[in-house]
Amino acid sequence: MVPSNHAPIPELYVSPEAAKALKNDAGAMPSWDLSARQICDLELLMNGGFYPLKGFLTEADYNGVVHNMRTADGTLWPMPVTLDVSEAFAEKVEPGTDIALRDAEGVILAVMSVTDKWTPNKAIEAEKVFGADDLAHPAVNYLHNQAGKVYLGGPVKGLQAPVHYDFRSRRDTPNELRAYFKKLGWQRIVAFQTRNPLHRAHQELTFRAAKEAQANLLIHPVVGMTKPGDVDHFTRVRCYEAVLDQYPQSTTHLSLLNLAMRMGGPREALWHAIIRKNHGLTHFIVGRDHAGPGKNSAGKDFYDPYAAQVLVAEHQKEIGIEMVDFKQMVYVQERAQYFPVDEVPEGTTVLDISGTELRRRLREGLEIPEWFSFPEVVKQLRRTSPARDKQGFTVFFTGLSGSGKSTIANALMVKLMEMGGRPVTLLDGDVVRKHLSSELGFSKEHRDINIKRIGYVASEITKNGGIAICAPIAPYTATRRAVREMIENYGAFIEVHVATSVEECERRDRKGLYKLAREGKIKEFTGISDPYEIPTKAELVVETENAEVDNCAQQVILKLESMGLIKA
Ligand code: PPS
Repeated sequence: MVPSNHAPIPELYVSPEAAKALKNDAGAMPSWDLSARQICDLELLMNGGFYPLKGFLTEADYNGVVHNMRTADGTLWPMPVTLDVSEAFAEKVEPGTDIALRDAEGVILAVMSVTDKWTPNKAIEAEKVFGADDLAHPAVNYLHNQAGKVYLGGPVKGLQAPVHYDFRSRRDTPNELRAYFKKLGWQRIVAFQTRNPLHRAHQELTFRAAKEAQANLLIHPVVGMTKPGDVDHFTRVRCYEAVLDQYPQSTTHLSLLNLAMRMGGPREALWHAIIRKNHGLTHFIVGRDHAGPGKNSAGKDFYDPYAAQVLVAEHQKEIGIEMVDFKQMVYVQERAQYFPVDEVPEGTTVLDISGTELRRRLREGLEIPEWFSFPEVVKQLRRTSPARDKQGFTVFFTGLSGSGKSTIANALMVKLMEMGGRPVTLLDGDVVRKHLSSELGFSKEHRDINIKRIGYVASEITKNGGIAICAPIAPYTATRRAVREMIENYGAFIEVHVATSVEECERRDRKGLYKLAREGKIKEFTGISDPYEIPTKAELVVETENAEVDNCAQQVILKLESMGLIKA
């Protein structure tokens, strides 16, 4: 049973003395450096946000959660909270081993007593938990391409909470929130979960929800991990703070939740409801397409937009939280007012601006009407989303050795420098291998490291408003995709496939390497004795066989112009 909303909820932290002793012992334990997502999960495990879990899921609990949304003892728990590790680390650990869990700086946050170690079937996990084993789903992509191959399970002893340097006064543990509600005498409190800036439609929805539930309002945005491409949490929190003035101070509170979302739609909504119950909430708003991941690889929605409401409705009694469900809110012009889409008065004009349209307007520096958002929110968004022709971006050439990547990339660099405005950096394959990756060879592992280094540098350049031009071979689709994701957090990623055939590259053989590869003197040579996975989603494909370099570079310039990234 979850304690009532004014009583404390159990945490997994040990006493300061026990923490000191454990920290001493931890020096001799195998040490796992937690990923960003695992740090979020651990924080909520330790502070009671994931009550009644006592640690990362064991194999039996995991199987129950994946197949029936319940741990082995029958507790409702819809989302796997697992400690995925590399095979190399797993080899060092057996059930019975205690391991130290550390943050990115090496600080010990917790000790886990490993009881279970197993290799999960990730395809089944994807199918059951997220509804499809489709890499277009961010959590499925994470599962296959980022998460380690082996899972460890077992109870956790908390030593200290992860440190946050930003917005400290806005972050509350479940017990801090419970104590706050108790102090103010708030009995009924409705939570609004969000990963987006708040606009007028959200304000209207939250007002209505609070009224309907006769409750106080907790704006409870996620600041841990959200959908790749979302507005960063720094900007969002500044937006929330700006909107807070619009709410009655005596009935509304803003608190940040360090959750790592999975974008799991209905199951995630249920999980959110459980987490809110643990934070002392009595009511929870579920709107349209709650925690929706967008379209699948066939261009269709992963989940029905109201499936989350159906699933939460089924389980709200068991969780002990009441759902306040809402249809999408739209603006009715004649009334100058927001209405749920199914209550729009007949014969009136409905106005709406989708997320995509909003991003377009921000990108192109177009007007965002007052009926849609608050001027202060728009100002904050414009500060971090300058018009597209002022943002950083990366042009990523990929193709066989000798395909012409470097030559086209050089021509492009010079053309962009001639235009001026933003700094341009060329990360050419050969040059990178001389400076950044001089110790690497051409195995799959080394090529992946090489490309990820290039991606990291390009993402930093993009983040800081520059233009990065990369020209490696980059033969693997998954690695190119990982780089794309890294960069798209900050700006546009334009993949250009220089599609010169291997026959033509070999005929040209400008460096004489194909000859050596044929003679077996160079091993693992791309296109000859090593694979090249042809891009299927490149923004641009350039053929070099009957075209001048100048013309190829011009095709890229035209593409950049059509995307609004440069102005002629
Ligand atoms: S990768 O796969 O993206 O890491 O390769 P990259 O760093 O772009 O390779 C840069 C240049 O290395 C030369 N070279 C080889 N290429 C492919 N396979 C093997 N085994 C190999 N050995 C050396 C090759 O000239 C690449 O140059 P480019 O610029 O592509 O012509």
